[in-house]
Amino acid sequence: QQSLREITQGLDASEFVLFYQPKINMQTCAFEGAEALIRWQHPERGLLSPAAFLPVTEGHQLELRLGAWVLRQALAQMQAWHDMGFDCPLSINISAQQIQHPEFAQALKTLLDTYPEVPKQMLQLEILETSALADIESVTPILQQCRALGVSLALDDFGTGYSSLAYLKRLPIDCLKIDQSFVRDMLQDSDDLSIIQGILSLARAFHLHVIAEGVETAAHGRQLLQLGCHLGQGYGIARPMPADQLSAWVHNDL
Ligand code: G
Ligand code: G
Ligand code: MN
Ligand code: NA
Repeated sequence: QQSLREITQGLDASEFVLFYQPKINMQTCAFEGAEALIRWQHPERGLLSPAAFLPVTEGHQLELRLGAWVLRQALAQMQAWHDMGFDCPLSINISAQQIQHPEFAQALKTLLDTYPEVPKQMLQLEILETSALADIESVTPILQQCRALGVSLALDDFGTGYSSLAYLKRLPIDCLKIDQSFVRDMLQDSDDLSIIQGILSLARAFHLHVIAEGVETAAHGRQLLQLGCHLGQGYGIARPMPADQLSAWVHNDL
């Protein structure tokens, strides 16, 4: 793991990049959007995954700095794609400290105003179920402010945070992302299959979209479709890839 100082230097040296992982409708194979995932192109250690640096930043100012960089970079990329005639729905992971920050929605608004041509409804914020629940009284109004700006909200790693139904009813969200641990084992583990069925029923009851992450094989895709889950993301569909490869993937592969 890298130190706070090394990460700061990497950020100052513009060594961070966003990769993009496609989301598709598994029934029609239509491209539905992508998730931005941060990577560190380290000059000596190669391409580093978030596990090598995100946990180090947790609770520090640097977590907010990196988060702000991700948002700015993602919007700049959406603008670049827009200029190419490719309006790409994009979701971005927002950390607990970011979403709990009282100024978050205002900062987001300022950034969105910088990119007036980017359709706001194409931006989705992925909030960890656990970080929304940790401080629900203060996070709910922030989520409402974000939604009022026109962006959509997804609860990430859903199923791992024990949302009570009462909380789920109050949270102003659009989409549940089924945690990949349930998807990975759903073909062998009937408990995980039941959890997925439960999440799909919840989504129907609350009129929420739902997407399965960690779709690694065609068999996972088929099972999910059979259960009524149409949206999927995972290595079996495509791995996270650089921005230029995503537009090529969307235009060639489908
Ligand atoms: O990309 P990868 O699967 O290695 O991501 C590992 C973890 O890091 C996941 O939990 C993912 O949500 C998180 N992550 C990836 N990119 C970002 C980011 O830009 N911001 C935040 N807060 N988390 C991210
Ligand atoms: O927590 P979040 O959903 O944001 O994490 C996404 C992470 O999951 C990224 O690190 C991404 O690289 C990884 N990922 C995406 N698809 C798959 C998959 O099919 N299998 C596994 N094991 N990881 C995946
Ligand atoms: Mn995510
Ligand atoms: Na997730």
